[in-house]
Amino acid sequence: MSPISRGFRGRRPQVDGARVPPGQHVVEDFPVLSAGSTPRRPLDAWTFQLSGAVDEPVSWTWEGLLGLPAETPTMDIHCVTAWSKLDTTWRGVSVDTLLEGVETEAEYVSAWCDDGYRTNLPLEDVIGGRAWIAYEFEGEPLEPDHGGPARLLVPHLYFWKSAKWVRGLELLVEDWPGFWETAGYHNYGDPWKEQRYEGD
Ligand SMILES: Nc1nc2c(c(=O)[nH]1)N[C@H]1C(S)=C(S)[C@@H](COP(=O)(O)O)O[C@H]1N2
Ligand SMILES: [Mo]
Repeated sequence: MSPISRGFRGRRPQVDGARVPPGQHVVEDFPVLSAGSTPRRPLDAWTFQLSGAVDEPVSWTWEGLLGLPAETPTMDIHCVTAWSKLDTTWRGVSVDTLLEGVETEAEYVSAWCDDGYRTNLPLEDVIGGRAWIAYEFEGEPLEPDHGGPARLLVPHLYFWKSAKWVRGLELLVEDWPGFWETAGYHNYGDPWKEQRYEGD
C-alpha cells in the first residue's frame, strides 16, 4: 500500500498558504468570541454615530444606514486565537462613505459598542476601502452572536478590531487603547507581522 493516500489528500480543502498569516490555521466554521453576553437592541432604538473631533456629531438611524450605498466585500479574516477564515462575504457601508464631508483633525478612532466594548484604530486604517459597517454575512442578516445588527469589519487587522454591535466611531486626536489593547494585546494587531501581544 502506498504510504501516501491520494484519496485522503484529495479531500483536504485546498488552501493557498500565501493567504494564511504566520501562526494561523484555516477553519470552515465561524467561532463566536465575545467578552460578555450578546446585547439585544431593537432596530428602532439603534443609531450609528460619528462623534469626538468633528464639528458636529453625525448620526444615522438603522433605516438611514440601509439607505446608504452598500458594498459586498469578500475578505479573509484572522482571529488572534489562531483561526483564519477565507473568503467571507459581507454586506455593509464603507467607513469612507460615512466620513464623506466630515472634517476632522483626528488621527485615531475608538469604536464603541452596545456591550461596552471598545477598540482603537488609526483613522487611516478605517479609510481607503479597508473598513465597513457590516450588516449581512453570507447573504443573511448578521447574526446577533456575530455582532448583529451591525459590526465594524476591518479584515486587515486581527479580528478583535472588528467591533461587534458597533454603535459609533469616536474620532480622536490622541490614541485611546480599548478593551483588549489595555489587557496585554497589541495596540495595532497586524496579523502578517504577528502583532498578537504588547511588545510583539
Ligand atoms: N463588541 C464586541 N466586539 C467584539 C468582541 C466583544 O467581546 N465585544 N470580541 C472581539 C474578539 S476578541 C473577536 S476575536 C471577534 C470575534 O468575532 P466573532 O464572534 O464574530 O467570531 O469579535 C471582536 N469584537
Ligand atoms: Mo479575539
